Amino acid sequence: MTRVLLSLGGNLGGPAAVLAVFRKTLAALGDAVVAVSPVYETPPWGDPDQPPYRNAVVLADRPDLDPEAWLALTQELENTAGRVRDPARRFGPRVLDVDIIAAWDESGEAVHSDDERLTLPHPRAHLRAFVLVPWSKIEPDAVLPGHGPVAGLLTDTTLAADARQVTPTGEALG
Ligand code: A4P
Ligand code: MG
Repeated sequence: MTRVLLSLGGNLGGPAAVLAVFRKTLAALGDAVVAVSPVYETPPWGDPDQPPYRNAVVLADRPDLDPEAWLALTQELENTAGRVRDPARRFGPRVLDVDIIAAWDESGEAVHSDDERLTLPHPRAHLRAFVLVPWSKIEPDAVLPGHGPVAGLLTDTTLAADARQVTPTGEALG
């Protein structure tokens, strides 16, 4: 069994379209879904010249998927949503981004990988209030492997300031 924490993000086509894509993505994950965070509106990170994002996180379990298979599945979900990659804009707008923030094996041990194709935990997760705020909402005692308790990370001055701009929209996914 591999448990993963997935981050969903998107900002193309307007909030209603992104929400519809998030809902379809959750439906495609089906019984694998363990918990879903609220939906948040968040300022764009890394590339300011784009609309605000919708972000959420999903805790999911699939007995038959190792982390590589999870990556294949999440990329398929992005492609189904019509994701087009613009190599010139690394952090640019997208209809759906599904990142694997962290993965745990059947004994609950965190998976570590330095592979560029699949880096675990996600190399930028500890810098992102749009991941840590929703995660702490569904798992208040969550620990980001290699970085410590999520609630502790959110007390960092920069992250705390970013967290204040992570705004619940009231839209439900689950
Ligand atoms: N890859 C390596 N490790 C992982 C992992 N743990 N999970 C590889 C997923 N993919 C991983 O990703 C590029 C490559 O990373 C993949 O080929 C995969 O093998 P991508 O999804 O093709 O491209 P990307 O999403 O543009 O790159 P990346 O690095 O995932 O972008 P980021 O860092 O996720 O930035 N602002 C707000 N507010 N909310 C957002 O959700 N998202 C981004 C995207 C920028 N700003 C944002 C948000
Ligand atoms: Mg990505």
